[in-house]
Amino acid sequence: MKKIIKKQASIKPFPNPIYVTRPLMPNINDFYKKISDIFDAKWLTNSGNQHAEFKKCLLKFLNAKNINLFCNGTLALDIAIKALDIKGEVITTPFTFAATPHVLSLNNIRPVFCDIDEKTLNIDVEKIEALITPKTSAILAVHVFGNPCDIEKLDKICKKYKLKLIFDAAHAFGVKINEKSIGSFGDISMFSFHATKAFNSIEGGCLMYNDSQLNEKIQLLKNFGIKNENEIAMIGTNAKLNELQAAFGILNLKIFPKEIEKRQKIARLYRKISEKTKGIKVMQDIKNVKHNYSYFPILINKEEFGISRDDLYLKLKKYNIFSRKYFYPLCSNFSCYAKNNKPADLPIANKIADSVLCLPIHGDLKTSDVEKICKIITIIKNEK
Ligand code: T4K
Repeated sequence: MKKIIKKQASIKPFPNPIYVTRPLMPNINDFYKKISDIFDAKWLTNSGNQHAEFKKCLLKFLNAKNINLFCNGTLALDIAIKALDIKGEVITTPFTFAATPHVLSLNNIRPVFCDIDEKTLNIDVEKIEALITPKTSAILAVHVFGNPCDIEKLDKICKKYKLKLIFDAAHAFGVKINEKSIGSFGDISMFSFHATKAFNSIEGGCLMYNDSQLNEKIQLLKNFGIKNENEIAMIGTNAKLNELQAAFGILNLKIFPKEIEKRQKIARLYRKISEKTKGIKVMQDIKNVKHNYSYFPILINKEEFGISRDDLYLKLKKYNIFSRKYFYPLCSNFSCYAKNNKPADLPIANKIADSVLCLPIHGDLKTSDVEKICKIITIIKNEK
C-alpha cells in the first residue's frame, strides 16, 4: 500500500526582525528644519516655542479644556496622583504595565488589585464595590490596549463613594467615544507619548482634565514648585518636556491620522485570518468607538490551538517575529506585590496574562508581512 506523505508547508523566516512595534517617525527634512529653529532660538527646554506650539496642537486635536505636557507618561501619572491628593488605597487593574501600580506605591498608596473583564481586559466594574474600604480614595483604571473601560459605571461608583477617578490612558491617544476624546472623562487622564506608542514624541506624555483649578498645582508639581523667581510654593519635581521632544511631537501629530488608518487595515487583516484559526481569540471594534489600534492582542486557548502561548511566542522568534507577552507577568504577581495578592482572587487576570500575545502592528508593516505572519502562525499550529 502506498504511503501518503503529507508535505509540511514551509516558509522562510523574515530576513529582518519584525518587532511588535516601530516608532512613528516624522519626515527627516522637516525635523532638520525644526532642529535648525531650535538652534536659532537657543531655547532647549522650560516652555519654549516648540512646547507652546505642541500644546496648542494637542489642545485642538484632543478638543481638550486643559492639558499639561510631561517628559514621560509615568511622571505625568505621578503628578496626577499628587495633584488630586490621592492617599491610602487605590483600586486598580493588575493587567497593565508596571508603571501603573508603581506610581501608586511610590506615593505610599496601596494598589488594591481588582480582577478584569474577560471581554474588554479592563477592570471589572462589577467587582470594584467589594474592594472599597474607608481608606479607598480613588480608582485608577487603565484603557488597556486602547480599549475603553466602562466609563459610565466607573463614574457612578466614584460619585456614590466620593472617590476620584483617574484614567491611565497611556495606550489610548486618539481614541474617541461618540466623537469625544477618551481623555475628557474622569478627573484626570494620562496619555503616554513613548516611542512604542501609536503616537510618540520620543518620550513624553500629557495630562488632560476638565477642572481648570488644577492647572496651577500641576504646573508647580512639574517644575520644582517654582511660582516665580522669589517664591517656591510647594515641593515639586522636574517632569518637563523639552523642545526636541515637542518638535518631534508636532510633526508626528500631523501624520498620526494616516498611521491609525494603516494600523486599522492591519487589524482587519489579522482578524480576517485569525477568524479561521481555532484557538485564537481576537478583540473586535466597539460601536461608537474610534480605535487607535495601538496593540493587536490575541488570546491563545492551548487546548484548541494545540500549543501554549509561550511556545507560540518562542516559535515565532525562530521566524524573526518578535511578538510580546503584554502584560505578563501580571502586576499582582510581581515580587513587590505578590505578598498581598493571591492568583485565586484574580482568576481572569491570571488566565489572560497566561494566554495573551501581542502581534506586530505598526504603519511600516506591509499587507504581505501580515499575511506571512498569519501563515507562519498556521504552520506552527499544524506542526505541533
Ligand atoms: N501605563 C501604561 C499602561 C503603560 O503601558 C505605560 C508604558 C505607562 C503607563 C508609562 O508610560 P511612559 O512613562 O513609558 O511614557 C514599553 C515602553 O517602554 C513603555 O512605554 C510601555 N508602557 C510598555 C507597554 O512598553 P518595553 O520594555 O516593552 O519596550 P521595548 O524597549 O522592549 O520596546 C518594544 C519594541 O519596540 C522593541 O522590541 C522594538 C520597538 N522599539 C522600541 C523602541 C524604544 C523600536 O523599534 N524603537 C524604539 O525606540 O516597554
